[in-house]
Amino acid sequence: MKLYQGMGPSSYRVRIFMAEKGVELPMVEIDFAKGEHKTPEFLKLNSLGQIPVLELDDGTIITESVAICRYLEETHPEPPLFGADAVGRAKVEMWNRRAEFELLGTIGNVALHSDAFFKDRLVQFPAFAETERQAVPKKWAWLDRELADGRPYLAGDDFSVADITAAVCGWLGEVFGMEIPASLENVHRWNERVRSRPSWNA
Ligand SMILES: N[C@@H](CCC(=O)N[C@@H](CS)C(=O)NCC(=O)O)C(=O)O
Repeated sequence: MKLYQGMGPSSYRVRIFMAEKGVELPMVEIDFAKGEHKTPEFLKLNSLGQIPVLELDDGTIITESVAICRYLEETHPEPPLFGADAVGRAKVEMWNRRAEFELLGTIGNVALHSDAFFKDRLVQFPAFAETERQAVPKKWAWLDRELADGRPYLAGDDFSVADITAAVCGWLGEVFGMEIPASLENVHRWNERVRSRPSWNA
């Protein structure tokens, strides 16, 4: 089994998830600068030319960071990072989707529509990037209001994949000059809690 990965939020999500589980895998580093994600050989692994990609020993290919995390959850159930019971699993799903749609989607659009790296991938609309950039602090403010109830993690008392998704969004925002507003104390407390876990350095 090996993980093709490299720079970027999707690979980081899987690596943090693995660190939380104590899972170690052989890694193949994919270098965007060299275009290694768009070679004919790599496109056979992932037709979208994206990382991460998990290749199982029998040759099965799993793409999509959440799908890879779900596979690792099944094969390494402890500690549960997708929830431990019916309500827990629903809450983690809810918050992981909210983190993806509200945070990753918005911050990702800024990157996609403003960074030269993506210029051949889509038609870029700089004005759209700008409106999305202006929306980002409002997304964090929404999360701050949610966390005002004092829960330690997005889905409740337990750390989950949803925290990984949202915290990686904080990192991505920083890369593109969109720090979490200093006034949002609840989000900052949560962010520090996540970043102080050893898995963050993965
Ligand atoms: N939904 C996918 C997104 C994968 C993705 O966009 N990966 C980025 C790096 S974070 C990538 O490979 N980008 C290169 C490209 O799209 O050309 C996932 O969660 O795995």
